[in-house]
Amino acid sequence: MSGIFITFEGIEGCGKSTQLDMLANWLRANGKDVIVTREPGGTDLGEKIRNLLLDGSKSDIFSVRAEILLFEASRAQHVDEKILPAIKSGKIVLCDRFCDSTIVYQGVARTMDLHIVKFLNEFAVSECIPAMTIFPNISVAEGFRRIALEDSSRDRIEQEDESFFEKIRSGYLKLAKENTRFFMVDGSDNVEIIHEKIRNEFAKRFFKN
Ligand code: Z5A
Repeated sequence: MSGIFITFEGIEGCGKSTQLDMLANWLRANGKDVIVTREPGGTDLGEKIRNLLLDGSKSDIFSVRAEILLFEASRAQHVDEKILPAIKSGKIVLCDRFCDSTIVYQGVARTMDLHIVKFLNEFAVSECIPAMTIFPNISVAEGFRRIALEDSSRDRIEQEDESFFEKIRSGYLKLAKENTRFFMVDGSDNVEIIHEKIRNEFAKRFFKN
């Protein structure tokens, strides 16, 4: 039996991690075997790469090429070690960020050639393509407002300015328009309402009988 691979994408603060946990709880309550993971990270090696990539004190050490190769290295390890084996053994894998993050952050916002970004994504993911991508859409101002309410310091990428995140949001809106695997939901709604919409869409796409 083959499992299901679901990704969550969006600008920071959009609520994707909250919704990922809620979907995981609902699926587990319905007897499903679920793995929750994230990018960058998800494996020992990936978490080491994550620490390097997001370290807020290292804001000027990465070239754009070095940055994208580190995201892709984390992804290749993640796919080989964790995601593909889980899918092959019939599990549902919920992943916080995946390839689309690289398209919008490194491709659209950092303006790296999109052909190269797509080629590197394909190389890293092999046959591991998400069956559905859940995208809570909020304004950049709302994302900033939510992050400001949190106590934690801002990581290296979160230190970018508002225009950077406007590019990210436009990039996601374009991807959502072009790819039927995307499910865009209004992320400014109440968390329970968003969860219900995601649950219903998930059931419609995967629990047909
Ligand atoms: N990155 C990249 O550049 N290239 C790549 O290929 C990959 C990643 C894979 C990872 O950051 C960074 O790496 C990310 C992109 C880059 N940088 N940025 N920006 P991360 O994993 O540390 O964090 P994040 O993914 O950006 O998001 P986040 O901070 O974890 O936020 P979130 O997942 O979108 O939202 P949340 O944690 O569920 O909620 C945020 C807050 O809002 C929290 O206080 C909630 O209680 C609140 N919330 C959630 N939903 C609601 C609603 N509906 N109403 C009101 N408040 C809400």
